[in-house]
Amino acid sequence: MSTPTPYRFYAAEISYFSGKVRPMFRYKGIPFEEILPTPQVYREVIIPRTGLAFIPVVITPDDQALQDTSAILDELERRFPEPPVYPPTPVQRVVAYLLEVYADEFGVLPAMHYRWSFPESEAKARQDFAAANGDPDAARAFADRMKGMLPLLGVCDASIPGIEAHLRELLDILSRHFDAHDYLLGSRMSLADLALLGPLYAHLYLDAVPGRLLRTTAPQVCAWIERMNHPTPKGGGFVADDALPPTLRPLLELVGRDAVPMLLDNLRAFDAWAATSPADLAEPPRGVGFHETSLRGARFQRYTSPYTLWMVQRPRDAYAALPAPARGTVDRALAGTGLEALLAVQPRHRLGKRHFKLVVES
Ligand SMILES: N[C@@H](CCC(=O)N[C@@H](CS)C(=O)NCC(=O)O)C(=O)O
Repeated sequence: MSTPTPYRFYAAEISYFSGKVRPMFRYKGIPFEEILPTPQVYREVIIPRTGLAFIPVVITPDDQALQDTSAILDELERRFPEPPVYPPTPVQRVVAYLLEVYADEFGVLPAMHYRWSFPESEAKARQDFAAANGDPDAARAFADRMKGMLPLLGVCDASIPGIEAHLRELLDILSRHFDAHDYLLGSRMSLADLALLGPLYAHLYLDAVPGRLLRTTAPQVCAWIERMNHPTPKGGGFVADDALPPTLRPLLELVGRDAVPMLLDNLRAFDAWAATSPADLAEPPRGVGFHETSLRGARFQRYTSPYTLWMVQRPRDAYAALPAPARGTVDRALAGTGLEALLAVQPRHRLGKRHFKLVVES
């Protein structure tokens, strides 16, 4: 019997977004090989195939390049539908997409803060980068660039107390939840677990200072991280009858309180930028200026990311695709969490992707 051609997964252990995709291959039993992103790999594969210098990238056995973890997971779910990790029922499905937005867009604040604001974490991360990259000079330049992102992301003196309080609360909420459930939506991993694993594993579990915090204060979260990375093939299911576990409600409220206002500020700032009809509106760059936002009463600036709109479109699309009675059920499940605001907002533009780049579709 011939061995199937594996999917090639260009990724690194300490990469946030690689951590989001890896369990998908393992859980679904998809044959894959993981390839380190050395400078040669960037030069010969990642940049020529995607035009970007992001990881992870997947090259399929039929030689298609997939870039962006949301697009990668969508395509793997389409090609390997069983067992599903995208919940088929309305409430759980929309919640999974909403938590994906939270993990991808807000999770970077604690993840980057705990990696780069503490000398012990920074030293270890720089050593880990050099080990994964194999080229100390290239690794140093990459680390410098990543550390330089902190002020753009809004990690600064004003926001740090809120970021740290948010993480402590998140760990408490997840610890209570994982006392009762193996995964966020029951006993099967979902898109929401995958997305949350990015910050929690690749940064907060592997980095020195938060790694200690997790191991000493949140052993149940550590056990979930290990479970995610070593999934039992095909085990378990989502909670019956499209219910949300009661222990998930505090997580939805935490996201609604801390992350949603920041996401909405970004969407408003993107609309305001677009209204000035800039020359690069058709293909917006990665950042389009700065806006003011707040976390737990502290006000600070962040860069305005068009990509945030693309991410927020995902739960909105999942919600809009539902028949009216199912939308009503979702509304009732989310009422009072603060998350409903992300479904209610009416962005002026819609973003799509062409050749891996964001484009304004309308
Ligand atoms: N939205 C992208 C983000 C990918 C991403 O930011 N990857 C990081 C590593 S975890 C990276 O390559 N960053 C390079 C950079 O920011 O220039 C995805 O979901 O794939």
